[in-house]
Amino acid sequence: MATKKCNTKCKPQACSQLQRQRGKFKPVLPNILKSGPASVKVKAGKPTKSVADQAKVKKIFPHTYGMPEISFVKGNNSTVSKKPINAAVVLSGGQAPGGHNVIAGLLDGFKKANSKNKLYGFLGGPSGVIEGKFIEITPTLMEKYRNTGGFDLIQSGRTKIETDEQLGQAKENLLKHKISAFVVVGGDDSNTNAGVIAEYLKKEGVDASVIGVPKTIDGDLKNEHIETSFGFDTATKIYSEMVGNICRDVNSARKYWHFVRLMGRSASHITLEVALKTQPNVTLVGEEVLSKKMTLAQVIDYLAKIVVARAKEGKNFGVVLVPEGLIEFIPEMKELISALNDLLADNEAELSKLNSVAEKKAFVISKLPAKLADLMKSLPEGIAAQLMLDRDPHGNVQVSLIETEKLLIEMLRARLAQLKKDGKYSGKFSAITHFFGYEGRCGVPSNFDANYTYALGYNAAVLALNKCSGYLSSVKKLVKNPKDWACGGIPLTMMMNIERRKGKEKPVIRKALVDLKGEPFKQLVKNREVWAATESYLFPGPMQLFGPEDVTDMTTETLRYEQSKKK
Ligand code: FBP
Repeated sequence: MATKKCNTKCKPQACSQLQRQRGKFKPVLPNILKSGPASVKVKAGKPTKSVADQAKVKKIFPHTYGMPEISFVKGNNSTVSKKPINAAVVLSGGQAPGGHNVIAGLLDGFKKANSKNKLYGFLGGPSGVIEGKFIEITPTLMEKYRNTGGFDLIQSGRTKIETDEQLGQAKENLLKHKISAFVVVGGDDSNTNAGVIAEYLKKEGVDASVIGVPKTIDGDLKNEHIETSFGFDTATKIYSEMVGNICRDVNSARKYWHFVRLMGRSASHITLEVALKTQPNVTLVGEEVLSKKMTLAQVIDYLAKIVVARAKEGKNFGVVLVPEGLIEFIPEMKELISALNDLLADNEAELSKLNSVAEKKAFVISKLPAKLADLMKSLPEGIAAQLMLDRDPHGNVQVSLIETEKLLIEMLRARLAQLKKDGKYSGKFSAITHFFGYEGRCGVPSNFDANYTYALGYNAAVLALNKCSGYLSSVKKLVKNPKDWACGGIPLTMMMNIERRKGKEKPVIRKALVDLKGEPFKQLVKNREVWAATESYLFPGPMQLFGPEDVTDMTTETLRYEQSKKK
């Protein structure tokens, strides 16, 4: 077959057919942004306050606390086009589909305001800001990255810019290159960091805007102004295809129980969304486990009941979805992890001298209170070792490395063996494990994410050009046609509260966990008994980029249920 001419100006061998076609996709800009930054005016709303711990947050952010919400309205604003500026972007934290389109939206927004505006991309995440490593993102360079997945144009990283020295280096690098607009694309921790930098620059009298963009496949950076974070839509479509395929395999072979752990460091949004799309037999939701204060033994009981009931019908097979953050929601494990967080932070030097896992475990057990030490001792070696792994720079346990599904299977197997002895179970239990996480983070963005990220980037450029600083780019009314999406910004401090990180109290953007009174979770509760007993599986199939709009442009069940009442 003859290779078609590449419209994205890259070498033919460097581009797949799909990439070439996808390069032609033109994201739809919301009408309010369509005529460019010079036709958008800022409308300030009421002053805001943080979601909790107002006095403490205000004290830490005296210059940026309480700023008003911002919405964009049509109007002449040609001042934003007058003087050329230098802007810069950094991608921070885990990858999420659509990152490149955020950069494309930023570039197009800045260039539309003034063709002499320049956009730089800091390399390798926030460490690039500290070290002053960057490239210029020219329109030609951007061309082959439009509508592609991944963050490979400038890469990402999890460094946190927090010490005075790091903040000072970041400031110097912005000043040195006359960067007056700095955009941080990240999740809750990275956007907290954006808030810290905005506050620091204001305190230092630096005339530069810092704008955040809500990114994370986990879907936990949301509130009434941020209806979803970008990447959630695509990642869950990819996982749903894979889980749907497993459901079909299960239903065909009828001999295995598949335990699928899904990404989502803390919140269970991804698992819930995939469950609504595929209707597996069991879906564990971390937030429910916490609210019911379920012990690990009770979680196993719940699983055992379903396995036993299905076995009675001759069904020794099924699909179980496990959110990767489950482990932190089981109260006794939560207590253990929190004690370990402090213990590991306080004894870093001593622990680094110990070489084997056994030595580390013994040391940790000697320091834990008796109840937690017993729990630690009772855990399988692998899980105990995984719980002691280094925390990320923001102080989070790296749950993607903890094989919770294996822990559940091991304990469930023991419970079933006991039930068999007692004559209450006569089935066969063969389990297979999967972890779907990294597979979904760099996928080609769905139409929704391609449009949403482009709008978020363009919108961030408009906020920065209007010298708003310490704001998160907000594009909402997302269940409507993209042309009708509403645009503006919300203060980063508005989403903050105080939490304990690395043994210390820190201001952080509060994660949005699954709302147990929310419609998506209610849908699960309404259906789960039937799904447990039957094979009601749905097979969503691969995400579609071309074809009928009701398939290509559909968004998540979560967004649909959450926003249906607001329509
Ligand atoms: P962000 O919150 O930075 O977007 O990252 C989320 C995530 O993808 C989680 O789902 C996962 O637990 C974690 O990143 C994995 O981190 P890493 O990429 O450092 O292994």
